[in-house]
Parts: sequence; structure tokens; C-alpha cells
Amino acid sequence: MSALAEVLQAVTDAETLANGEVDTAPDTLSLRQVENRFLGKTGELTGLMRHLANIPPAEKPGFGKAVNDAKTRLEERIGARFEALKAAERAEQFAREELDVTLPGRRPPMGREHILHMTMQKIKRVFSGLGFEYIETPDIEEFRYNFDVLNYPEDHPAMDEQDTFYITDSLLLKTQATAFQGHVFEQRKPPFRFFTIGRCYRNEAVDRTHSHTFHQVDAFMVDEGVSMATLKGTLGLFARQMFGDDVQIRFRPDFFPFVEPGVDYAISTQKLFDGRWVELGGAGLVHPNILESFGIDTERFSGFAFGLGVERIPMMAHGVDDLRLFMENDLRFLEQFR
Ligand code: FA5
Repeated sequence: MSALAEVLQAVTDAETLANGEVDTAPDTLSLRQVENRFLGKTGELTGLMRHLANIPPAEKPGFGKAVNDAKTRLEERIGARFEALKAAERAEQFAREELDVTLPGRRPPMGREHILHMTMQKIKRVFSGLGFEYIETPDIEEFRYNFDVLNYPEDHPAMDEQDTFYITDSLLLKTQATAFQGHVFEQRKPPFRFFTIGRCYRNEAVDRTHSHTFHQVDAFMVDEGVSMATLKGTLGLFARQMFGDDVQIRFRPDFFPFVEPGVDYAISTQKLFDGRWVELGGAGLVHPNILESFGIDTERFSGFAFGLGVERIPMMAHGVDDLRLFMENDLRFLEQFR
């Protein structure tokens, strides 16, 4: 056999072998391997081109054409086989995914109220039920409403305890919901009862019970004959509504510039915290200086005020020991509250 005849035979042999492999390839993946084996850069068919150098010049074009024709035929065969295998694979996949109409449906995930929002809604129901009118209050407040109007003497150290984030020298993120009192006093004449729930901000070292951003409910009432007994009755009722009938409340003397006398307000229940006392906030009788500064006759009117941390309530009710969890929006934590 001449050199040319020999390599032409090799082309035919390679093509025959490839055809057999293509026709028996069981799936598209093995077909791709066959394709690579024969038609890849150094594949068993493509690679035959290396013999070109040994072929007399006049016969080179004939040889080149023979290899290229074989390649084209093989490519077409692979293409057809690929479509057939792909169709079979798709059919098999559909068969596996067959719809079982007897399976129960999958529920789309439902959002629900955030535990803090639920708590605030409950607080609103309780105080509205006690005749308090709800007022929405802004996060940005004037320095004077946050401090001066509330009877803080200039440079009083109590202000340092409530350092916050300043927008300008006279505008800040409010440190206490009590800041709404001055606005009400300017616009309304007693008797009245108001409450607000809002975000408060403090430049605070964050830990399990303190955040730089938290919520407070703040309320005050001015009327004839308002006393510490009225305050204690109101906060007692509130505690029973929020925590159950066996709750007890405790007042201990405390200082806030805007109340006289001032107390801290703590609650305890056997069931929830094993009889331990847990502080919820501060309270007291509205300082006469404040009433007088707004032209209210202190011989006739007196008032009480209190402010409580909202996060404390679900912390106590559900035994949560880190208030940061409420703000982190981890669904694994939040989904447990229904
Ligand atoms: C006040 O803010 C007073 N305005 C409360 C008040 C109102 C007293 C009316 C008298 C009359 P105090 O700083 O203690 O007080 O905060 C009250 C409650 O807010 C705290 O008991 C706590 O429950 C919550 N609180 C305060 N700081 C933080 C904080 N950094 N993170 C989370 N909760 C806080």
C-alpha cells in the first residue's frame, strides 16, 4: 500500500470506529467525550492531519479533503445523536417530575408582626382603654424639649447620662420619649392624659440590656387631685394587663429633674421571674416648676408622668436575655413570637 493509501485507510478506520461509538453513546455526557476523543485538537480523526507532511505535494489536497469530509460527517452524526439523546433525557426528567396532585400544597411563607410592634399595639390598647390619647412623636427633637423644658438646670449632670447624637447644636435624636411633654403643654390646657411610643437614642455602650436605639412609652396626666396613688393605680393596671393578674409593682425613690417625687418602677411575678424585681422605667409627679412654667395653676392641678422601656416588656414576658435580638431581624428568633 502506498503511504497515501495507508493514511486514507486510517481515516476510514477512525471514522468507522467513531460512528460505532457515537451510535452506542448512552447519554449526552458520554457523547461529548466521544466527540472530544475523535474531533478534539489532537483527536483520533483530527490528529491524522499530522501525516500531511509525509504525503507527496500533489496528493495533499485530496488527503486534506478526505479528513475534512470525514470530520464533517462525524460532526453531523454527533449533532443528530445529541438531539436524540437530549430529547430522551428531557422526557425522562419530566417523567420523574410528574405532578402528584394528591400531595399537600406548599404554603407560601407568611410575614407576621414583629414582636416589638405587637408589644406596642398592646400598650396602645391598654392606655387607650384607660382614657389616654395617643400622640405620634418625631425622632429628631429640639434640645430644649428634650432637656430645658423638662426642668434640667443648665449643665446638669443628668444630661450626661443621656448623651445622644446631635444633628446641630440645638437639634438631636431624642433621648427620652418624655420630650413630648413640652409640645403638649404648649398646645393643651388641663385636664388631659396623653401618651406616646417612640424611638429613643443614646450614646451608650451597647450590651445585653442597653442599645443606642430603643423604644419608650411615655405618658402623663394632669388633672385635679392627681397623686402618687393615681400613678400607682394606673401602673398597677398596666402591669396586670401586660403580665397577668399575679403581678406586683414596686416604687422606690429615684431622681428625674422633671418629677417630684420621683420613683423607679419595677414589677415582679412569681410565674414569670421567680419573684425577682425587674425595673421597667421611671415615674413620679410632674414637677411643679414645669406646670408653673406653662402657666398651670398648681394649687388646682397636679400631674403624674412615667416612661418605660418597651424592649423590657417582651424581654421579661418571654425570658429573652439580650435586647439586641429584637433589632437584628433574624427570622429564626423572630418567628417564635405569634
Ligand atoms: C427616662 O428615660 C425617663 N424619661 C423616664 C421617666 C418618664 C421618669 C417620666 C419619670 C417620669 P431612664 O433613663 O431610666 O428614664 O429610662 C427609662 C427606661 O427606658 C429604662 O428603665 C429602660 O427600660 C429603658 N432604657 C433606657 N436606656 C435604655 C437603653 N440604652 N437601651 C434599652 N432600654 C433603655
